[in-house]
Amino acid sequence: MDIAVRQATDDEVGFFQEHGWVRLPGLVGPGDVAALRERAVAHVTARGAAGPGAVERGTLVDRAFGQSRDIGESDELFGALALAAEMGRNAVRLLHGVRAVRVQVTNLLVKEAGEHGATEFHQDFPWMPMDRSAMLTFWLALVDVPADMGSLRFYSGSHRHGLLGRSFTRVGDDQLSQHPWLKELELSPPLDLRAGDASVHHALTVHGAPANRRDSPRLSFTVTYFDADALYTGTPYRQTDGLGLEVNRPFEHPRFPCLRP
Ligand SMILES: O=C(O)CCC(=O)C(=O)O
Repeated sequence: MDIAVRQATDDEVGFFQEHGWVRLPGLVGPGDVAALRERAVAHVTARGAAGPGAVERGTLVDRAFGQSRDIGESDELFGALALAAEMGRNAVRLLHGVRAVRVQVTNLLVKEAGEHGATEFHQDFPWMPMDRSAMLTFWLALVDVPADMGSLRFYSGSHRHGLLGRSFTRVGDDQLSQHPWLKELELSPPLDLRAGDASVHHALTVHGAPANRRDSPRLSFTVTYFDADALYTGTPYRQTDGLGLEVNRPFEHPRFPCLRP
């Protein structure tokens, strides 16, 4: 099962390195993205509605979007995309200076209209048990995602400011509340994405998304890659706890498949 993925251009790679994010139009072609969308809709339908009040009762992340973590392990088509050689090559080129990458996680994200709120501005890396921050996420639109459906926004260049702390631990800990100076950085323009377009962000880039103001769900697939040479720090993290990883050793485990260009 193959998914065709296009190569990022040198300009796109340069833009990512400067800004910490980039838009990749048509990363996946219309036929493949239609097949992925069909899987996503079937998965979301089978999972069923969360029920009245469930979103409000959930964690701060649950209030922003629904997740099906590790969808690539249970669905071969999403798995094939995460493991596509061109995805690995793109991740290696975008991250710059890494020899190979491992998949950290795949995820199917749903932001329901009128149900989920905005995704507060945050960095991804502060939770991670890796000893280095070379990590990025491809966020692939599975449906057309006009800006007011909740495509991501990024603070350009924020990836150069190091670790800014965790968000989603309590109300009011979004990055702008913690670091008002971030407003001095340029905010990326609202992105109107077509199905098959992706945005990519570095794990240190501050990003968020508005609520979905349309009348259908925002459906997207994400895959996060990190430097294959990163060492496990032992920081408690639900995904890695109990896997038997050794502190100060690479993530050599089937949960973190390695892609070498
Ligand atoms: O889709 C969203 O609203 C947020 C996703 C996100 O923060 C991420 O993929 O890192």
